[in-house]
Amino acid sequence: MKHLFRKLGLGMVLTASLVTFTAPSFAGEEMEVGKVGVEANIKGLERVTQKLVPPPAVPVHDQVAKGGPKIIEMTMVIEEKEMEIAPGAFVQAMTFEGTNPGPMIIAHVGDYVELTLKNPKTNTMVHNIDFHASTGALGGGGLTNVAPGQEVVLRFKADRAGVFVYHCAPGGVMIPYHVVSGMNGAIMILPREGLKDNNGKFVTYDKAYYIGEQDWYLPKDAEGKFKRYTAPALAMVDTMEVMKGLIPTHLTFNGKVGAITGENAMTAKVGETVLFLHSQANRDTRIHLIGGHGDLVWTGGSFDDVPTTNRETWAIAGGEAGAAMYTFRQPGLYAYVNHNLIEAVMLGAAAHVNVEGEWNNDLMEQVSKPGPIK
Ligand SMILES: [Cu+2]
Repeated sequence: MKHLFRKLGLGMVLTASLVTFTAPSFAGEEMEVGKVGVEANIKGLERVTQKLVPPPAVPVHDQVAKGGPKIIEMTMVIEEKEMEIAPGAFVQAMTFEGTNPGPMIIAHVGDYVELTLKNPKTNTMVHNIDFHASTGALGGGGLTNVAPGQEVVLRFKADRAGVFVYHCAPGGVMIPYHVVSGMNGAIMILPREGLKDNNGKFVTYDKAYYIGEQDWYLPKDAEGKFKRYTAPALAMVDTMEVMKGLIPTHLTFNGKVGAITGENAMTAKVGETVLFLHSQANRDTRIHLIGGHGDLVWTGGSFDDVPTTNRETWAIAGGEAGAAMYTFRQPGLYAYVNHNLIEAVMLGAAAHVNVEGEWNNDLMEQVSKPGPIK
């Protein structure tokens, strides 16, 4: 933890007050890799660069892999920044690439993901990355600790299909603190031959959206107003007190209450198939598309599992990502929500999908308008 205070010069007083929160540490120290028994099997593989984009967009990608396995290179810059997550509610957020969630990464099984992780000098904290999709060294967390001013390169093999969370895990209480300060995202690893439905038939989607659900724990002052801080380390003690109660003050889909509504709503046309990718790095949730369904749902996120069908609501456990595919059949406004409706409506866990097209009276019709009881 010593690096944390080097930049801020906060000294021993704050350090001592954090000791009460210290849990058994993991992922905090750089790990030694043991004797290499198997060399990386990457000779002659083509290198490609993936351009990461702010969610809910996902990177341009092939659903069915073209050619053999590749090394997919990308860079993520860690950005500590103040974010307004609801009107008047500010957090000292920690982010991958400046967004919450961090950008979706997409690969195919057999590809190698090669990430350059940069922690600019302007940051104040040590950060790293734990990929749930990867194998070994605490998900890479033990090999990627970077202090402000450092960068590191990690390569791992995408050896299993599914949607998986990644998050910062710099050790001890910094793990939950960084995760609930926004430092998480997801990677989708597609089967090389593409996705299959419940009957084993290949299916494709017309578009994909990535929704990252985030629980936030904002301290309040004596008057009940949300407090505002000037650095993540200065917000930490108060925030930890709220975190220990396990009740978030805000739940957002993509970093701000209402981020994916109105002009920024997701869009689709009648007849289009949309793949919704959803992650929650810390807390259980349950997703529901009001007015629609999950035609095919990979609840646990594994694309090797047979998807379930006709789902009304699907669970995403804390620390997990999932995928749901739906072909829109009616136009109009759909709400995509966490179906704890208190969390959706009162805390913010809701998004919108605007769907264009022609209404189908065969599926639904208002037979008579509301009027006086006869
Ligand atoms: Cu971090």
